[in-house]
Amino acid sequence: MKKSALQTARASYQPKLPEAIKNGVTIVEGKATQSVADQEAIAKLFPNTYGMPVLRFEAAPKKEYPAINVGVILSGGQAPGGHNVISGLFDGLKAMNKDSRLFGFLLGPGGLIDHKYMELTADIIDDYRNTGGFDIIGSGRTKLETKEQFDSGLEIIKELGIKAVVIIGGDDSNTNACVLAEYYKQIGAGVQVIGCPKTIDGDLKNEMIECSFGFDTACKVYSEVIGNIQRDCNSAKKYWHFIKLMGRSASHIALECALQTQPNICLISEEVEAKQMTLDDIVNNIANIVAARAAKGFNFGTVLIPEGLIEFIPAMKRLIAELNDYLAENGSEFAMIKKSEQRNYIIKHLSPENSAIYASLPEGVARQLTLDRDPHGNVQVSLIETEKLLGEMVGRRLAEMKAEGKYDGKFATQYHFFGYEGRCADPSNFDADYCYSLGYTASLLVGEGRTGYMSSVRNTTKPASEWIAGGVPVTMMMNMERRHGEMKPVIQKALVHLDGAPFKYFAAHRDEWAMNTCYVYPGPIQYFGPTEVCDQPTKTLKLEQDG
Ligand code: FBP
Repeated sequence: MKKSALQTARASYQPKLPEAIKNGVTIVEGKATQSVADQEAIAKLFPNTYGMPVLRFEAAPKKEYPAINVGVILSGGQAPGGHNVISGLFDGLKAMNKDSRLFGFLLGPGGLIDHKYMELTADIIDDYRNTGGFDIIGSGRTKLETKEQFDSGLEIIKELGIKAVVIIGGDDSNTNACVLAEYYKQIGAGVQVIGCPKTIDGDLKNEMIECSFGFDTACKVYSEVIGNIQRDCNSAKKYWHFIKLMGRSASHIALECALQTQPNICLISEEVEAKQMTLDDIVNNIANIVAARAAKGFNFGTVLIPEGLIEFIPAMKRLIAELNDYLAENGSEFAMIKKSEQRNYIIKHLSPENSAIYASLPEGVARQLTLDRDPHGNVQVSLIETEKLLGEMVGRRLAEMKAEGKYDGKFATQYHFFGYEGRCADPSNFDADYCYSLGYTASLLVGEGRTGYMSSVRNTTKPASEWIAGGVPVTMMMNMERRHGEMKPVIQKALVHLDGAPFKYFAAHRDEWAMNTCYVYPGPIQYFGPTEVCDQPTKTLKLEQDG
């Protein structure tokens, strides 16, 4: 691999660890836990892994651990820092016993099922320390959910003498990790399963998981380019930029980028849902701000749009829910219909209310809602061009306002989508340290014989030496949700809380940001330099933890 100058310099960065886990550890167990909701149903589905205590590691004299073999899987979308989770896991295992070995399953959970793997040796790990991407072993979205898959995985696990599997993934992948942990425990396979919280979306968080890794770096990358666009916009003063930001469901990324860059408008899907807003309400709000800025002579601005917006507009949400159920039952019949007929077929088969909404959607958006779902059944919102849909609708509304004498300005648009370019950036110092600590903590959970736990590192707005490392039972984060037309146990997604400090801060400032030009230009992530430039966590985390 030909390395860039930054990659070479960055390879020697030694990620920081919590003081408590640097040498020997002992486990402090908390009280028995409960799932966040649907306790009876979840307890019944996870008789062997439900109710376990929260764990915290404390420093203790070093002890002996036997040599073990461990498998690791990267699951789902890329997030900066995955390589550091693996290097932390590797270093932790070697620190416990230098003869322990780490195997990486290739291209996601599919590698375990299909027996595709490679041994991760020190040379390989060294090449990937502090780098972005998941290319060390690749990732994939195969859903690990059937008994046949679990049994097939067990064959290779036995063949390689693996004692534990660490699954690095988002809410769905960690849910499946827990189902796997439960199954292996139930059949007495003697294989532990540990999860690590990954996703740039930032929606895998709760009391015990302060943030998912990758959110910090991805938001910093997007904020850098949003800042650059704002400076361009404020220089030429002739465009409205509609910028869609990744984050399948929750609007954490859009909100964090707004806190970092102070755009003129930022939509928050959770607020749209709470206020029962229609697409027209959203369009009117944007058009009114465009008109008010034009009246001040500002025919330019920025609008941040979370990619999941469409699913949060109540009428659209009802439509998508009916489509999900309908396609789950009639998917094979639907697949036989000619492409050109599919739209009419759907219009005929939906309830009158949803059918009318579906029929009113532009062709591309309508097609996306019925076609490609990811293996977890999610609509692939990244592929829906919401930014163009909104920009065009705002343009039409402004034309009407002009005719009514309510608007006198110029409206020229530019469209952007920032998503994939942020998922594989070299991890920020925060993500480099956080991920390494998560991986190291996972190795300790393995060493201590635990299963059905997620690696947890807290107190993250403080210096890394004060971080608290431990494990949280995955069942504690679960509730029952409707998926593919059936009720399933899943980790509860953390959406933006409208009464939380990050949203409140945004809401208190957005009117000023809309009417005046208050842009902030964060610039690129810095890896070397003063702490206040290089080591800051996200504004979301700071507002949530420190108020
Ligand atoms: P994960 O939840 O697996 O981390 O993926 C999140 C994400 O990056 C979303 O923000 C986005 O909607 C989706 O992945 C895109 O998926 P794909 O990479 O399959 O196009």
